[in-house]
Amino acid sequence: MKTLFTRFPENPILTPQSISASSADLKIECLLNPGAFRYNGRTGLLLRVAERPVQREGMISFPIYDMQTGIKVIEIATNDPELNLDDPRVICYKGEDFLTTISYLLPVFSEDRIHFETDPAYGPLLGQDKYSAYGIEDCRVSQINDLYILTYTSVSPQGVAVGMKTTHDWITFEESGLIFPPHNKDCAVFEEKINDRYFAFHRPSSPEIGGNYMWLAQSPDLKHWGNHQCIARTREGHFDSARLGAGAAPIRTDKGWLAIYHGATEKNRYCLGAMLLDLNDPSILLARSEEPLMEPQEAYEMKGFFGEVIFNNGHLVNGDELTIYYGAADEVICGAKASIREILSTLDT
Ligand code: MAN
Repeated sequence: MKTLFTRFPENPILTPQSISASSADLKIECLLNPGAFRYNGRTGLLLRVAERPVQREGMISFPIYDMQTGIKVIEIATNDPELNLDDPRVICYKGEDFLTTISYLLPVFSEDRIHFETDPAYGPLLGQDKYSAYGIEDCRVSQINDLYILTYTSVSPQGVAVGMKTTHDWITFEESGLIFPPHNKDCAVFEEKINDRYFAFHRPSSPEIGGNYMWLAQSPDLKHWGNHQCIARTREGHFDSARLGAGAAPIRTDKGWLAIYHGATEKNRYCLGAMLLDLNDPSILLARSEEPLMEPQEAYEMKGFFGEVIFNNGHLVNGDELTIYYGAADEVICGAKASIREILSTLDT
């Protein structure tokens, strides 16, 4: 299949070495899955920064957020028989799951859409409540007029849920708490109302009957979400056979809402696909990629903290040009461009 996306020649555009850790005791292990936005004439990325303590020989240590004491480090001997480290992202100890790193969100800005830097005026966003003790991750940034709507994954012993905050200026934030309870992630709010209702994609997981499917919800006020509809399920033998979830807000086109999404297999290979949804009723799926639009192939996508992953939750649209920013191999940040018209031409309607 023809390559639809042209990767930035500068890839990766940001690596864990590009920025400083939040404290001297911690090390940035990965930069992942940024939201993207425009603010005051600049391009912004809201990076997910994943940190952990510098590791000591024979031990594994990981940070969690404690409401009373702040960041607290837990350390376990790697030869402890009750420890399972099969997945580099997860520490399973005495039957309980923790994360190897703790994530927070950090805005970075660029004049040219390629070179990004932190700006001291805009600080990091930390998970600081009981529902984000293991961090906040993979934030989508949607913009309606001058309101930015941030929807992200909140991880804690209570589960994996969707948190929301809004801002006008990237300095003061209004907290909405959790808008979808566990297990749920991959939430992106549409950037305009349809028939006077807000819409959002979300991805609940049903462990018994059902699976990891993409859903659509509606809201009168961005806070109360209901009228849930399942819009797309996993497909056996396809790139999205095990799970799928929305990227950023869908793009309005004259053929329908174009949603870029990620699909993963049982082997955790993450690719991008597209869906087209009815403009007036986005619960109607008009078309969906049979083949991935983009799959891991470059060295920085194949190998890293967690290899064979392309994960996109931030993009910018300029006429026909779509620029996506994505996390590669759960370790570095990359960019790629595609023509929206060409993506639409791959979708059979
Ligand atoms: C999950 C999330 C993402 C991550 C992928 C691949 O979907 O935790 O943040 O990029 O897995 O590890």
